[in-house]
Amino acid sequence: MMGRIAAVRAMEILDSRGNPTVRVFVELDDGSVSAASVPSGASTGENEAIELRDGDKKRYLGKGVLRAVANVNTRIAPELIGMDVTRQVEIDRRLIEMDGTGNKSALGANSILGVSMAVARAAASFCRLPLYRYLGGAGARRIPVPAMNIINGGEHADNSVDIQEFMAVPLGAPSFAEGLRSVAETFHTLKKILKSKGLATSVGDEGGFAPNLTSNEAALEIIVQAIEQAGYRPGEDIAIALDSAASSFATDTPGTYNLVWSGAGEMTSAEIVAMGEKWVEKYPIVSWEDPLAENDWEGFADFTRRLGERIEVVGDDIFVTNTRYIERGIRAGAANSALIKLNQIGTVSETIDAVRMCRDAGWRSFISHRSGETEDTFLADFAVAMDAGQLKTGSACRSERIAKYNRLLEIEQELGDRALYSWK
Ligand code: 2PG
Ligand code: MG
Repeated sequence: MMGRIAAVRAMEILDSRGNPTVRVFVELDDGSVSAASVPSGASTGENEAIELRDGDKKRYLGKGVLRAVANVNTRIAPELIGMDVTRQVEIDRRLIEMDGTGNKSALGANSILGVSMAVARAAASFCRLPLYRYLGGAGARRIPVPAMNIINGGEHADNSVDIQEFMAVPLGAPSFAEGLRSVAETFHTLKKILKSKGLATSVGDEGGFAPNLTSNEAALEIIVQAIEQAGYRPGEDIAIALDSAASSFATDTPGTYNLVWSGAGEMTSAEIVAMGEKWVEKYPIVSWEDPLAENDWEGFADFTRRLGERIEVVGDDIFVTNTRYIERGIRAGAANSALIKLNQIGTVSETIDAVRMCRDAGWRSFISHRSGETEDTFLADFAVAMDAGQLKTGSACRSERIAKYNRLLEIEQELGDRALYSWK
């Protein structure tokens, strides 16, 4: 028996920022229906696949996605009807060919990815397998260590912090559930500390707090304090991961930056690298994403030469989950890990290709949500399937983030003592 695609349809829904996004339904000839929803970024890399937005200012300030929805309903659907839903690579290839551009700008990466994800989910359900096992095979059993975002800055918050994400990483925990508990407790303890200092406890797009601190380093100090006060050992039980998202404070002159939010002012790549060395010496940092801007390949390579033996150096905007850029990064020694976001490249199979390229090169891959998310938990299953060992999906609040954590708790429970949990 074959699971043939009987219908594909899309609709416009809202993401966690209240902006429109695409949800796609795939129906099989056995009558089963599966759905998937597409996330959306704010600090996007310039080489990311293109999200199609209507640009009609009368609807959602131009951010409507009715054209992307129409592309699914009228152009993609007829092409896929009758296809075997388990042929993910073939279906994704068909979508890429239909689009015909290098960056999915014709049909829109939002319409293409919605279809690609819904196809994967429909195939898993047709095979009566959980999504993580369908995509990852019988050996898929590593639950990722969560990098929980606890302080937001940069383009994700309206505060005085330049670094976009400060994350707590429970690398010393015996299981995902215990790890999650320890960083959630740290998050709540941090809230108490912020309150006691008269600082704001409102949250940014990914649910981390967004206080006005006196400097970027003050965020690291307060996090170490929160880890300790929550009863954990910084660096042993819980470490810190950062995402500078440095493209968002790069100037037009290559290799120079302007840290506007904190008022720290102009810095060169070399100064940023030196700051990195100082912080890694002083704080329990284990992973650092986008310490330099997307076009600063030399800065990245310098940073990796100096710190790559000690910490994970992750490229996000510089690689945009695209094997073309990851390959260049591997040759240049620009990092030792790539951030993996499905909607940066636009299909499930190309995302898997990016993870495979990292693995083959001895790099890590760091699975990631977007700052605009939905309640879809695809990402949780995907992270287990990819055996990546790490995932960032926001803080201990905001249900679009918690949904992924809850799904991982479910998977861990389902796997029982077969579940693996370790910081590689
Ligand atoms: C990032 C992401 C996710 P955005 O920079 O890594 O945290 O943010 O989705 O806004 O690109
Ligand atoms: Mg990033």
